[in-house]
Amino acid sequence: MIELSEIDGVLSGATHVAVFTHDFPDPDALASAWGITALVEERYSARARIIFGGFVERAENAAMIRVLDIVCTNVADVDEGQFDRVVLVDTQPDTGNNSLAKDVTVDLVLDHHPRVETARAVRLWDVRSDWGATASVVTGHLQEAGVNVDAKLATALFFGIKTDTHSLGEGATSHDVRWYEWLFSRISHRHLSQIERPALSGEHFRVMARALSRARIYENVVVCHLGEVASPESVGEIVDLLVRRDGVDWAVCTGEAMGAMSISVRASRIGLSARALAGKLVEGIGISGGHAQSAGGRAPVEVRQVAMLRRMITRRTLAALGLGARRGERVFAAG
Ligand SMILES: [Mn+2]
Repeated sequence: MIELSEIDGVLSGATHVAVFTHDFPDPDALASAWGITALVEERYSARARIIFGGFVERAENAAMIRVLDIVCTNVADVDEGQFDRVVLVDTQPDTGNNSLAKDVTVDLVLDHHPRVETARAVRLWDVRSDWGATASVVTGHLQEAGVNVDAKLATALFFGIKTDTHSLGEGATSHDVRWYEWLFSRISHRHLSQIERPALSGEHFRVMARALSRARIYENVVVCHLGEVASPESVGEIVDLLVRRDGVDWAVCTGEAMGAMSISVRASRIGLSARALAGKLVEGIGISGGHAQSAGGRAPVEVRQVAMLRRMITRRTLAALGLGARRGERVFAAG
């Protein structure tokens, strides 16, 4: 396990630190990045910025930024030359899911996804692929460094661990439990409640209605092609709902945004591998990554190819899960 002194080795002497998350960051990524900015500012007296590509639109995640006052910068608005250190959280270089420039040397990677071999120079890896959340790794470093974890930062880290482990129910290790409990007494319950139950836009319900009309169930598998979406986050949000249909073990959802098809995969229980299925779905056409129960991918697509790609994703899903070609039914009985 990486010690704080090793982090000192790569970050001390820094003046401006770029903290990159994956594009369209989730609560674990945002919380981890925010924790690292606190460490950088307090321990190294340097400035730090949270940077990512894409945006944050999912209601809970947008509420997290708003309620906790997390300051983030879009990668399009930064000059990477102004930073003398680069940290990646909840993502790794050259995976295709972050907007870090190709030729940048990375000083530190903090992550809990399986380690990806890369040719790029990384000075220090702290990748614990068995842990449930990057926020747990970051909380450990903050505690060891004696950094002041105030109620807002504690709430962010707690929410990061909570969402990535489904309230410690899935994929959590004893380390995640330990830091979740450590944070619990420090959080603002009022803020957490505001984050977990935000107002939902009309667009949110429109996408939901479309998902319910388009989703098809094949034995124990649900497949839903959402079509054009404002944000790839909608795809993840819908698949989280569909996998909860009773009798369902797998859910696959696609949607197009910004010239690419986003594909989200969920497995309902331990022992299945959403990551492996996502890899098969985008083989030869795109990138994928994720965890055992939650994974995703992205494939560039032109408008005239979308219908063909959707059919291919359905076909590949059924083939990979041993179902063969068949017709699907609606996820609910029409009344
Ligand atoms: Mn994570």
